Amino acid sequence: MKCFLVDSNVATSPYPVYPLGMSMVANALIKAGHEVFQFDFLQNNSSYEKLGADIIKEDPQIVGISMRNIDNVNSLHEEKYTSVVKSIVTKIKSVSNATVVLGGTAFSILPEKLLEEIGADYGVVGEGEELMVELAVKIQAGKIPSDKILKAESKLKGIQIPRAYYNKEIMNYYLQNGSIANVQTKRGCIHKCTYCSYPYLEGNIFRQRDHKETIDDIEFLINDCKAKMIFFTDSVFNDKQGYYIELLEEMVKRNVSIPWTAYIKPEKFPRSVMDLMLKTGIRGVEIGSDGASDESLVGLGKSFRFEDIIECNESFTDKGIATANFFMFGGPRETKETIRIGIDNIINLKKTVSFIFQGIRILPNTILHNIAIKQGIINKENDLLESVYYIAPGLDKDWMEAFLTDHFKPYRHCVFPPNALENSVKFLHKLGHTGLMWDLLIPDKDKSKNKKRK
Ligand code: B12
Repeated sequence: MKCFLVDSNVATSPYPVYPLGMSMVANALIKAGHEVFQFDFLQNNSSYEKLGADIIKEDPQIVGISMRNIDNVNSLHEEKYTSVVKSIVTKIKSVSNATVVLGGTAFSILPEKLLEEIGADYGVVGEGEELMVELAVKIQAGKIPSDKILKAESKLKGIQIPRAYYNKEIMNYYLQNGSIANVQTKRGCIHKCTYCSYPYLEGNIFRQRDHKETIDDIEFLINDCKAKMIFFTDSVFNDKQGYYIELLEEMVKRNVSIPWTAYIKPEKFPRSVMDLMLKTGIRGVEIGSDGASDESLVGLGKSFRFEDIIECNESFTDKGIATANFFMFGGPRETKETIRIGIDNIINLKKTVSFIFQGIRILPNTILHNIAIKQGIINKENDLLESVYYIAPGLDKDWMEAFLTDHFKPYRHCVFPPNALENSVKFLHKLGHTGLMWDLLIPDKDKSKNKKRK
């Protein structure tokens, strides 16, 4: 059967992100014997005409649309993305009778509301590999499912997660536009951070892919796509079970090394693990610190404290590995006092760059959602399509913004609001610069260490 997949993501900050979800669904469909055409909206200059023309040319029976972001979760400079998807569906419907299916993280977070709003035929919640194949089979057989929203009863086992079907032309576009090529090594998250939807999206246990296949993906990106750097997209790269260590060991055995980055949960790494990271090419890490004081870390449901963040940060910076820390102010248990403590903590965090958010986008199926209802910040009926940012009771949004702006202004390595550097980064991408980019802001970074490793 002819399947047409569209990635609808038009977000370009911090850089445009290659449509990894679409490429995994594509592979599942191909493996099941279907013919697949992948269309990336951004690569096609966000042109509805080109989309319409390609749909007419390919004449698919089913069109799957990947929706990645609802919005940019930045309360001080918000961008919303769902109306683009609505226009994409309208365009497709105007030229084709194909069944239109929505999927992806944005869709999975708000399925009922988005299906109603966007007007597609079906929507798939969560991982799309099995359900999209099942749907294609049913449609081909003329057995139209009555349920419009499909959700798998069980998740794929790690080894069933397919390789990505990276499309070289699309990847080339992304690499030319400042992107870092992406690889997923496992799915799931075991942590219980109050604000976070990762366990809902990917399940609450870690399911690691076959390491061999993951490394095949990495080799494909290095050899066939000429990727210069890789982002491991896992919710948390350093899982307690140590799957990531096995992966790095396998990479060393296969002699695969490329500059890489990943999301790290604060911990102090043993020397042996740090050595593995260095041997495989680690270039920088994004530390999911989130809370800037011990009190706010408790409120965010974190199992570590600020001294663990300092220790983790140091274990990387001591080796010349760049670090970025992400913080959110205004979460549960935040007060004026914890804000003051948090600002000092962030400013004094050494050799790192910190990105600072104000307020936390409330998402359904999170603990924060229940807290916000209990505290009367939102009512139960609020569908959350329109963003609401959680700010702890007793804190004034404008006071907080002014206070944070004032205190972080003198420090180049404390970026508030988090998009403050967007234009400069876009300019550097235009000049052909790629890679982390945020590492340029790290104060007294020992660049010689990094140079030696190149
Ligand atoms: C890694 C990551 C990043 C990295 C990406 C690095 C890189 N080079 O790839 C970075 C740091 C750059 C990033 C940035 C942002 N991110 Co981000 N990111 C993620 C994360 C952790 C993983 C995404 C990923 O690659 N997953 C792996 C792929 C394989 O999975 P997938 O896309 O979900 O696809 C599966 C299913 O969704 C489904 N599916 C996908 N498409 C389709 C299509 C069809 C038809 C079907 C049936 C199914 C289907 O099947 C796929 C395979 O199972 C997710 C959270 C998460 N755990 O999912 C957030 C997440 C996607 N990000 C999010 C956001 C908001 C952003 C930013 C806007 C934030 C910001 N202010 O910087 C930017 C936007 C960047 C951009 N240009 O789009 C949100 C989006 C939802 C929302 N709140 O709007 C998420 C869900 C986090 C969250 N809970 O808030 N991000």
